[in-house]
Amino acid sequence: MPREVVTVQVGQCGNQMGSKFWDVLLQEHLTHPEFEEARDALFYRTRDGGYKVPGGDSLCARCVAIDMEEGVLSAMVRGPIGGLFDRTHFVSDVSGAGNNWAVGNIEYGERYLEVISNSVQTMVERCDSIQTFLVMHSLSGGTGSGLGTRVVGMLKDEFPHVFRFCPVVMPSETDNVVTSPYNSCFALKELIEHSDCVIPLDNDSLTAMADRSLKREKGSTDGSRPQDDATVAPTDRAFRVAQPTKNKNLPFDSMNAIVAQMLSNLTCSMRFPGALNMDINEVTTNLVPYPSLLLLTSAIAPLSIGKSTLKGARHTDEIFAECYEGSHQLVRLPDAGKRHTTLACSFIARGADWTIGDISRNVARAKTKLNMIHWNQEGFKTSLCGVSPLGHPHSLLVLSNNCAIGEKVKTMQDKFMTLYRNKSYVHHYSTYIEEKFFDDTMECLSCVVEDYHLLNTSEPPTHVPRTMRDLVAF
Ligand SMILES: Nc1nc2c(ncn2[C@@H]2O[C@H](COP(=O)(O)OP(=O)(O)OP(=O)(O)O)[C@@H](O)[C@H]2O)c(=O)[nH]1
Ligand SMILES: [Mg+2]
Repeated sequence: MPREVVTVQVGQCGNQMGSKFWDVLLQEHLTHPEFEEARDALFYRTRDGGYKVPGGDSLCARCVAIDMEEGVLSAMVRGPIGGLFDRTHFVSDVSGAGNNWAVGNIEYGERYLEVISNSVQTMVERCDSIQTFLVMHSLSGGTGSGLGTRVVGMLKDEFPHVFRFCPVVMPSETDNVVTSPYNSCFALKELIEHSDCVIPLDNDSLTAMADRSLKREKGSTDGSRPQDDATVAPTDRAFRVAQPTKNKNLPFDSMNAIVAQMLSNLTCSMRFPGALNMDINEVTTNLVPYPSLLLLTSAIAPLSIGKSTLKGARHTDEIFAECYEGSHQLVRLPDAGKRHTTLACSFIARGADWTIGDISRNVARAKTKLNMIHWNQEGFKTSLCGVSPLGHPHSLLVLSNNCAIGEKVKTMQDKFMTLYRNKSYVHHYSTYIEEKFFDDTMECLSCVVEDYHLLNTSEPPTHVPRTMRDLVAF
């Protein structure tokens, strides 16, 4: 029986990342029609519309899409995989939350939470054994950060047995949202309190990765412009790296393709057979040792989804080594593995000819490379899926609970305090929230920063308790 995953995509960023994720998954399942049952973990069959696949089935994505502006949702259904999305699971308004967390959380939350809850309920009823909600959004804007985190709270109340796993885009150096320090800190507080696991993504890292891929892609072709997505054959589309989105100056399409690759690897073990299976819920159990320390860094290799990397298999050890390099990490934390303590780590490998020996050898190597916390020296969770990703013979996703993420949270806090000390922009929020909420938010994030800092510097005890009596004395 499949253990289903439902995506809940909120705001522009959430829906654009979600669309790319569904595109990659669809191509993977079209490439492997032999795993028909595995497909059911993400898609359901419909007689009413849907995306027609060879063999006669019509598929819909297990997706609830929410945006308080219409544009992105309309573009999704007009796009080449538009048939996958069932509009009855769309919730939208016209004007957006105007980059204000409180408008998204309070105003739209009050107005739309019941409709969203009903939509999720219908989607859950289509599942046999739902396991995970993948809630995707950015932390900087108003809708994704505000309404998105309100939805996470609702999911916790109404579907407490289903894991809430949140890949979210953190504010970046290149951010164009001035109020993002408030939005992102409020949103992060809510995620810490209501989600099971957060995968922070960093647009600075994603931009650098996409730029490298675009350059490599350019170098490997005749230099002509890549075609628009709608005109590219499905299988080519998933391999291709797109042009930068012109009006935003960021190559969102390519950046989202990298995120989609990461999420495809995260879910591959639930969809395809392999020597070492791992469900998403096992990630949370193994990598989150304390409820509020739930921020997992991610790294993938091979990185490029451009055609230039399609040729030739590379050695397993090389792929593992690449994941320790900053240039492969989806959140920028220089030298995190060496300079900071790792609380737990997961290797999610894919490839038809990788062996358990390849994994064991690299786990042994990781023990010498990473600075594992003294109470979790063996804190490695591994999985091996036998079905290769699109366009590569192998790939690896590394998820890590590394104390360096505390520094990232500290930077967000500092930016919040720079505005808040001068009470700048506070009036946009005070119609909806009391000033105490600002203080509570800082207190919650301070605890997380402090806990990561303490663990980062914690030393093994000199006295090792051996008996219960010893332990009490200790
Ligand atoms: N990686 C990535 N980042 C995006 C994308 N779209 C927007 N962003 C980032 O998301 C942040 C802005 O959030 P949006 O998702 O546009 O905002 P929203 O949730 O729609 O909220 P409002 O528009 O304020 O109602 C900025 O940091 C953007 O750089 C995308 O497709 N991919
Ligand atoms: Mg928007």
